[in-house]
Amino acid sequence: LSSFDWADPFRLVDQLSEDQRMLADAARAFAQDRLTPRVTRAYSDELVAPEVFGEMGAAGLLGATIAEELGGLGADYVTYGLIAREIERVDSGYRSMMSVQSSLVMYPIDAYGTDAQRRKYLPKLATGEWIGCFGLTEPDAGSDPAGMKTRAQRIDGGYRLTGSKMWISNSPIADVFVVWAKSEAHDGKIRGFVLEKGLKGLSAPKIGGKLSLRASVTGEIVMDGVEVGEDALLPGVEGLKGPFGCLNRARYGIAWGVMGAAEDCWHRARSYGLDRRQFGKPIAGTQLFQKKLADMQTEIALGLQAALRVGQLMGEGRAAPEMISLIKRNNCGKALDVARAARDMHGGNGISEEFHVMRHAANLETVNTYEGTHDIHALILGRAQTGLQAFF
Ligand code: TGC
Ligand code: FAD
Repeated sequence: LSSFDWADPFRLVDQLSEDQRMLADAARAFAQDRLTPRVTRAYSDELVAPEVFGEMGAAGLLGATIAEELGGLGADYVTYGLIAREIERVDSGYRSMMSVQSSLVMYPIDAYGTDAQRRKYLPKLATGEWIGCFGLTEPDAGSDPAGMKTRAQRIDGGYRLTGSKMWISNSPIADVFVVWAKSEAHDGKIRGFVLEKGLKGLSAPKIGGKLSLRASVTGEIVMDGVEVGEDALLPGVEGLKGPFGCLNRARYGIAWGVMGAAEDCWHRARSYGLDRRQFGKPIAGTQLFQKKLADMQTEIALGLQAALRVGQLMGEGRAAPEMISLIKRNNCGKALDVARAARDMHGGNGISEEFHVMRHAANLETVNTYEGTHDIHALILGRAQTGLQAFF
């Protein structure tokens, strides 16, 4: 029998290719060198940080799965997941910025767009010169996006969009807006449109007062009769499968990302417990503390292994959306448990920004909710195994 690496119980690293390991190491170096030093202040002051996109772009971390000739790395989905894990090890908000740009803006333009749209938008989104956002959720349509009210009316030579989107990552600083609307010209079916900053009637006010994900800016998208040409329509898809095709990729990345945040909490709790002495010995030497560390190690090792499996199946074209629901739901819920336990294990210090675990726990409350809440993914899985939908 071989030796046991407590930090990598199933030797995940041995299951990766040389390229995957190299890109994960580069993402970790970038995240630790460039993001860690700024995160505490970005979070406390809710700093809007458009320059982070340029830095991520220069490091090759935006649209990693997009073809090289369009600015990406042509990487596989395991690599994309490993990048998400390294960025979210620092902060879920930074991972949000990366995954919206990559999976929710670049992916639909690549998968559903025209060649002209691909050539116009993807290279600048890949460098981070342009920032993108994805508008699906509305004030009255969150878990049930089919209830959206945003409309696209046919006008001479194009469309007029009217409606509003709520809780949109990156929108206040976005140059490119991928929005989903019911199109009267297409029998009321949901269609995707690419809007650009500066269009008359388009605004994106920031949502203030967030107590979570403060390093990532969130806003509305208000479309007050925004007029666009035919070239704004994403021609390659119609219906909810358009936005869901993007969400499959982003949810998959989140399943990896939250494991990075959980690992950071776990490692910090372990180090803290080895240093902190009470009752004459390190608190890591108590049974209750060790049980919590063992639970963290177990859930993270299983969660990473599951994410790797789904990533490999995506590469083979054999991943089902329900697999992604399973890992998004489980890994988010488990990461939140780990972060809350790590906060507790730090005692009073656990609420201080200096120890980082409370920030992760607060962020993970959002991540457990967006891209389909924990319970919505349970209903997707329940429907898949009973054939009965329980949404209404
Ligand atoms: P349903 O009848 O299930 O499906 C309607 C059509 O969509 C197709 N479809 C999918 N296609 C591809 N992938 C998937 N995962 C798909 N799920 C469904 C389906 O085949 C069908 O196609 P067709 O051709 O037959 O019409 O639709 P429903 O209305 O019953 O949906 C229910 C439910 C709950 C599953 C769904 O609405 C849902 O997932 N709700 C959660 C909403 C959500 O995830 N919103 C995310 C907003 S974006 C965001 O949060 C970004 S945060 C990013 C960040 O900052 O990192
Ligand atoms: P609701 O749908 O109102 O849900 C409230 C509660 O009711 C939840 O617990 C839910 O599980 C439960 N519930 C709902 N329906 C059922 C049911 N049928 N059965 C049982 N329980 C149910 N959206 C975007 O489009 N783009 C973005 O970039 C984006 N970024 C976000 C960033 C942040 C910081 C946040 C907080 C959200 C973001 N969202 C984004 C929106 C996010 O996807 C939604 O908040 C999420 O889908 C839930 O919708 P809701 O907030 O309307 O909650």
